[in-house]
Parts: sequence; C-alpha cells; structure tokens
Amino acid sequence: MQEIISKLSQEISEVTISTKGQLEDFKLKYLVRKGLIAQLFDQMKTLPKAEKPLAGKNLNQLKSLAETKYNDIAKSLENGASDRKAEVDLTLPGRHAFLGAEHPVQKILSEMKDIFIAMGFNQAEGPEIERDDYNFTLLNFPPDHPARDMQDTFFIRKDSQSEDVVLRTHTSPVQIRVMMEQKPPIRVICPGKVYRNEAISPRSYCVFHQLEGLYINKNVTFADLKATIYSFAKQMFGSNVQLQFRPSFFPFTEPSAEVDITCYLCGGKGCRVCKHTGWLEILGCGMVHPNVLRNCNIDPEVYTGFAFGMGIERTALLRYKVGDIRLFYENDLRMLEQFI
Ligand code: 2NM
Repeated sequence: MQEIISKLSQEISEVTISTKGQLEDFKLKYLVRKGLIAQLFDQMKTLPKAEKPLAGKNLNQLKSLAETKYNDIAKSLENGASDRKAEVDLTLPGRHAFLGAEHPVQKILSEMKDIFIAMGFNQAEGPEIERDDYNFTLLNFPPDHPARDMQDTFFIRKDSQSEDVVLRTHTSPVQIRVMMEQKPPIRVICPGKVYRNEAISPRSYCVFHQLEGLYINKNVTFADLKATIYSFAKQMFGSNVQLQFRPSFFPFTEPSAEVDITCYLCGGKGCRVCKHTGWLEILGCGMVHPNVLRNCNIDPEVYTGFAFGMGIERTALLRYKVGDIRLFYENDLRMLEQFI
C-alpha cells in the first residue's frame, strides 16, 4: 500500500497538464468516485487494523495533493492562454491579407515605359527640386517667359544672392543633365512627377506625372520622330488609331508639333470626351532647338535630335473612366482597391 501511494504521489507531482482535456483526464484518473484514490480508500478497509491509521493519513495527503493540483491548474487555465493555443485549428485557412496594388497612374506609366524601353530607350531620373536654369534657361526659355511666373511655378528659393531653385515644372531638366553628361547617341526616357502652380480642377492638379523622351544622333530627322510616335501610339492606344501632327510651339523645340489620335471611345465620330472633335491630344514633340544642344555642349552642326513629352494622368483618366484627376491623389482605398 505504502509503495503504491508514494508511486502515485510522485506521478501526480510530475504530470504536466496544459489543456482542459488533459485536466479532465487527470480528474477521471484520480479524483472521481471510481478513481484510483477512491479505490485505494476501499482497499484500506481490508488492511490489518494496525496499518490503517498510517495508510489513512498518507491516503488523505495523496488526495489533497491531487485536489490542490486540480484546482490550481483549473484556475490558471481559466485565466491563461495556453489552453487557447492548443485548441487552435491549424487546418483553418488564414485571414485574407490586402496586398496592395499598383496605382493606376503607375500602371499607365509602366505600359508606356515598356514600349519605349523595347525600342532601345534607357530610363533616366533626376531631382524634383531643380535649378531654375536647368528647368528654364538652358531649355531656351526667354527671361520673361510666362511659365517662369510665380503663378505657374513653385519657387523653393528666389533671391538675388544665390541660384534660384524651383519644383521642376516638366522632366526636361533631366534631359539637360543627360545631355551635359553623355555623348551622343543619346536615347532616354524621363518619367516622373512635375509640379505646376495652377488652378486646381477635375482636369488639372498641382502635381502630375510626365514621360518625356529624347533621341540625339547624327542625321536624326522629323521623319524619325513621326515613326517613333506612330509606333508608340499604335501599341499604346490600339493598332487602328489614326494620328495627326498639328504645328505648335515650344521654346525648346523647332519645329514643334502636338499629336492627336482618333478618339478611341467614339472611334472618331465625336463624343463628350473628345468634345465632338473626334480627336484626343496625347503629346507634344519637336526637333530639339539648336540653342538647347549648344547649352549642353553638343554641336548642332554635327548632331540633331527629337524630343517629346506627355502627361500620364490624362491617359489614366480616359483609360479607367475616372472623372476627376484629384481622385488619383487622395489615397482613398475605396478608389485604389478597384485597380487590384
Ligand atoms: C515636350 C514637348 C516637346 C522636350 C524637349 C526636351 C529637351 F530637353 F530635349 F529639350 N525635353 N523634352 C519636349 C519637347 C517636351 O513636352 C510636351
């Protein structure tokens, strides 16, 4: 009897219980009316009279050891987390995670970049906070050009002692940097954010994205420019679009043109989006002005080049039928989740 009691006592002390299930098993084994301890009390009645007091005392100790252990563990399982951990169903599927998505403006920009990269253009980037002379002067803007006005440009620094600094109003200064650093042939596209201090409306915002391109080599002609733009427009907007080049003016190109495609919503018949003209303007372009080449130490007698530039938001608005450019900048998940 003594042996059995001390064996059980050791067993009870050592057993680890970490779930309600295990605790229930413990109770069934030791503490219920037909449990091991109750059985020992029954057996005690058959012992010789002299052995009963000691056996009774030891059995009572064993019983209270088991009860204390049961109560302590029951209490800690009520409060603690160990039980919950063990009862997690590991086969349940995980919670849905929102992974995010490419912004619609970046999607259009990626498509455009891919087309020009495939043609052999390299990507160049530059600072959004730019020197005034890179943004204007070296691009052949005259000193009194209206774009230099405070109404159109965000000035970061403007005083007589030091270099004027602006938020770039186009990505052309990146091309100035490339022309000053590299020798022709040069084939670059410059995507990025630009800033204009304009009245904000559904069609224009104080920040937007541009993609500009530049090709400089010997014997580059306007025909090369047209072929490049044709190829781009048909890949970007569909092989059935038609193009028209309208004469235009930019300080940094001569001659200059603006390019329209047949409205891909109405097919050229005329609708609200193309304002019943049948045409949508997609970009500006031209042959790089000799003054711009000279400003970057490229000899215009040896090299010629073409350049083009387009806004990204305009295409994103049309492609995704978004009615207000400001929706691209509000970071509202209800808007952005539609582009997953
Ligand atoms: C446009 C339209 C026409 C342009 C010119 C240059 C540079 F740096 F080569 F002179 N970069 N981008 C350009 C030409 C941009 O955007 C409507």
